[in-house]
Amino acid sequence: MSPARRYCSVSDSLITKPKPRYAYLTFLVDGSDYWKGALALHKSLQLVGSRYPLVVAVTKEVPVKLRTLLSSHGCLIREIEDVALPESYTPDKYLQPYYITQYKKLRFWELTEFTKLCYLDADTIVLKNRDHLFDLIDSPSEIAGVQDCTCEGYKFHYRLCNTKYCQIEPSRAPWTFPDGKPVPAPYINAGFFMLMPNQKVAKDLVAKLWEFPPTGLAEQDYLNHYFEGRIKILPLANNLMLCNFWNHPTKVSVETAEMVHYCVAGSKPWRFDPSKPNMDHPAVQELAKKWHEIYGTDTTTPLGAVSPNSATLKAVVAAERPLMSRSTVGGVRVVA
Ligand SMILES: [Mn+2]
Repeated sequence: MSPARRYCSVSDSLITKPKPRYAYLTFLVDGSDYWKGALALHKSLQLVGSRYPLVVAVTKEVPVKLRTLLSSHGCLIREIEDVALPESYTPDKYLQPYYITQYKKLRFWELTEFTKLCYLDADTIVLKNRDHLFDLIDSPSEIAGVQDCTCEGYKFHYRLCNTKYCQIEPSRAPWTFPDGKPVPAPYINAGFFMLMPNQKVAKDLVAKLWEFPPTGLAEQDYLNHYFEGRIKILPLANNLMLCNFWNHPTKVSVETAEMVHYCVAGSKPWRFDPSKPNMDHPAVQELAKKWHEIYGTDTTTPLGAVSPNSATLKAVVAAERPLMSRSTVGGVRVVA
């Protein structure tokens, strides 16, 4: 190779763009037992050999001891700020107090140290490697997600449009054009979505919330509204909500599930309540057991054949450590 050619190679490498940084993301709003869900999710990501770390976004209400615990397992902790809400956003029988805290998810777009994030509620686990999902979105103005089960009432604009409609299998319950409204755009469950952090989008999301009425499902309704027409819809297996086992039994199976979402009342495995409806369903029983297996797995020691990529993950986590100093980026405080 000629010296000139070598010179070109060096200059090419100098102008190479920074490597994209991908991460999984979950969220805790307080000191409640949801941290157990976050830890199980982290372990499940390790068990399937995910190449990217789990970021746990926490509010100021999340105690230091929980942050330290999750950090000791290799999670990255990022504190996010509150989101100011209009006065009309007061808790009531529609907009429940727990749901109101979820508007803070809008701060995820401020986590611009990451190029792309795969957000997962803390009441989820992954059963298959999902690293390929990061290829799905290319723009901060879009998200990707999975349609919510609307069989028990179409939820978007809850107070205006509480009609029974099945968006997953419309043949079961067609749209009835209430008040002449056209068939709605696909409506995703906000327990899982892919996003690209971006300060401009982050500011716009928070600003436009003030033009939007409070609705029963809080940030889920708002994200569906804000990104309408810009949501990539993924198969149900990517966010398998337990209610799909009885509402859409031909569409889902435990075997094909990539991620399980313990969203149904009573089904959170760390406080399973067998007295709630459908908790004796074989799939619910099997997946509750699965969660406990994963939660009980010691992922702090090398996982060998179970997780061929665990060494890779440890390397990623180790590489993150120098970044974990105290500083503030946008509304995000880097705290651990
Ligand atoms: Mn959830």
